[in-house]
Amino acid sequence: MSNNTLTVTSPLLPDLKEFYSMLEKIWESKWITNNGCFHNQLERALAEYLKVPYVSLFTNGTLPLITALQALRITGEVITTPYSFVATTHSIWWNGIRPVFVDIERGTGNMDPNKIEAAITPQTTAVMPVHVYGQPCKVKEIQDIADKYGLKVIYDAAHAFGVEVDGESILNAGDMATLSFHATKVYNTIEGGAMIMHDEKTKKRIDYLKNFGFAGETEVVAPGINSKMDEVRSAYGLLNLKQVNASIEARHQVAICYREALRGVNGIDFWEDTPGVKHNYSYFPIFVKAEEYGMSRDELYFKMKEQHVLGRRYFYPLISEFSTYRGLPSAVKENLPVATQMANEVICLPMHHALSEKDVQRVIDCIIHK
Ligand code: T4K
Repeated sequence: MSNNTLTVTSPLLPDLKEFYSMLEKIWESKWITNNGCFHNQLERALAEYLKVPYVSLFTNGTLPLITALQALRITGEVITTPYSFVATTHSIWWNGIRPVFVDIERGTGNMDPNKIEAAITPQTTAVMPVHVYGQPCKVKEIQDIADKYGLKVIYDAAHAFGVEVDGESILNAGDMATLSFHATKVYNTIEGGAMIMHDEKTKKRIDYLKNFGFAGETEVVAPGINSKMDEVRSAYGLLNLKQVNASIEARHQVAICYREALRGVNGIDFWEDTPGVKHNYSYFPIFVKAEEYGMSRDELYFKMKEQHVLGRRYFYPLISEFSTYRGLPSAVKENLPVATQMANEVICLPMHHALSEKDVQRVIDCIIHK
């Protein structure tokens, strides 16, 4: 990679000196994982920051999805979106459940609530929507359908760290929500993730499940997994939490610059902020309308690449197009016209806290000067 390469993201890193001093404490205590002091401190700090009642930390954002399905004893079929990272559908598959894809809405990239009812069968037990790019799903409409048919709702909120609607965390929607703290996310613990739940009883059960099902030294209450966050990454997470607001604000400024520059460009669509929503600016997707723009999405993508501007085509191909899933009846293109179109038009532009004005201008120039 050349020195002047602009990548789609860059991790928020804690101050090294502060991190060393946290590491010294861990070394002194010799307690390096299994509900350590920094782990517990981070769970409390995140619950407060995110305005949610309970947080359970995990080693990544995939295992809380798998564990949520286990905890709620989901079986049969789960309705989900094809417009996401593969981990969403993989978590369903790993539980021996059949994923059923429904189409998305043009305005948010999220599961279209109007498409859910037609996909429900006697085997359906849950819905797994994604707040893609941190755009809030239509949670009330989804909950109304779930209540009507007695379905559970698990939100893959991997992108939705800190997102609020009218002052309330979007993470409180549904039966459970999960987060990813991967290096590429707005808030990272290198690898990491979390589950959000509403009550203490569920939190306790999840804490058992992420520790092999142990409920004490000699008792195993369920066939759990090992997905505990260690002390080193918890300490790192505590430090990153102190600077995440500044990082989100820096991303906001990048979004403002992109929008100002691209508003007049024919054939380049993007989303504005939604009134009442506190966004986290985790991604900046643009949608290339080839005919109006005069160049296809892939032509622009590779032209940017030649100039060392590495956007990403998140989420192309659709999950439903991967060999594992394309044989499913719900995976056919005719069932997913909006998702298919968006996946063929999207480029996520470089978006992170460390982009300079010059960097942002380089991205804009790539798009404006064809
Ligand atoms: N649900 C959803 C909706 C998700 O998007 C994800 C993950 C999950 C669930 C599962 O959560 P985790 O189990 O991963 O916690 C990335 C991430 O690996 C993945 O976490 C993320 N979604 C997905 C959307 O993107 P890649 O393959 O695109 O990452 P990679 O390695 O190409 O990195 C992208 C760019 O980031 C690089 O060009 C440069 C920069 N980067 C990356 C890393 C890893 C750095 O500057 N430093 C780094 O250390 O998948």
